[in-house]
Amino acid sequence: MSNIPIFLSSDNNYAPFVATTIASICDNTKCFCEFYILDSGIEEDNKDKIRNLKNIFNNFKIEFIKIVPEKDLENIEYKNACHHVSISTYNRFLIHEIKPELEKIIYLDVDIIALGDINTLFECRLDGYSLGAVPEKESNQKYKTELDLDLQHQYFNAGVLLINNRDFDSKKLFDAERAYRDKLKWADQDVLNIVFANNYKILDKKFNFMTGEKEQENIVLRHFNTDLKPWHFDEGLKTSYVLNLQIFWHYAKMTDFYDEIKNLVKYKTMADFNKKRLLIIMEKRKNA
Ligand SMILES: [Mn+2]
Repeated sequence: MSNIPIFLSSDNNYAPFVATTIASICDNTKCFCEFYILDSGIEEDNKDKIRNLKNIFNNFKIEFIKIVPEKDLENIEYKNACHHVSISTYNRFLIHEIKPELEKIIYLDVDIIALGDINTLFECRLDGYSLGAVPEKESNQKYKTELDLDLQHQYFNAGVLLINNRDFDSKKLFDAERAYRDKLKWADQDVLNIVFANNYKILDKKFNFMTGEKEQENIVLRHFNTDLKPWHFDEGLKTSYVLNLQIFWHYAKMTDFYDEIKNLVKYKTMADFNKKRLLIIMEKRKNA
């Protein structure tokens, strides 16, 4: 059994979720995981809190790789269009430059919790493709034209990527970002779709199970991909809007960030949430 290299990307605000993601992965695999954290400013005491997961799990190691966006990502112009996307998501364009010796790697967003063995993803064959990813449920055909994407291309979600690192050329990615900068709606996810259009292996949706999908049994990675994040909902709540809330809180509780994460809760009751939803719907109608 080989080690599994897993890249995560985070600034200081997302440090608690780096910990929840790592805890859930280690708890569900017998493999040894090498975590490489593309670090845009995680504070030392938060790094220690993440490392403290060593007290619970012995099947992982962590390397923090400092990224200075103003320097390492100097060409990226951050657009506010994607309100819950942080510039640190672009860190992943540097993976090949940072670790050229790694051949096959996994990249994960940190709004992801493992429910199954990550090794089942790592063992997927790429069959000559540069990338493995899961298509999004709805893809906007008109938008694909704006990005010069072939209409046959199935727009994929970039929260879970199985990467053939030899093909993950940083320059190609930065060049595409520059060429399409004014048209991007979903930041680096659009760039990845442009660069790897019609050149990716479609993976089963159990490897990137997104919000809004019908509940299923064999989920390996649960991606809380919308702006309804599990940490916004009290751990006691049950809602069909955000499935698998309890499992997120189960892992949050294992980390040294538990109290901090509890402070992020916006909805203590479903009535709080429904009130908020109504406001959003009314706002949308007004703007329509
Ligand atoms: Mn995400």
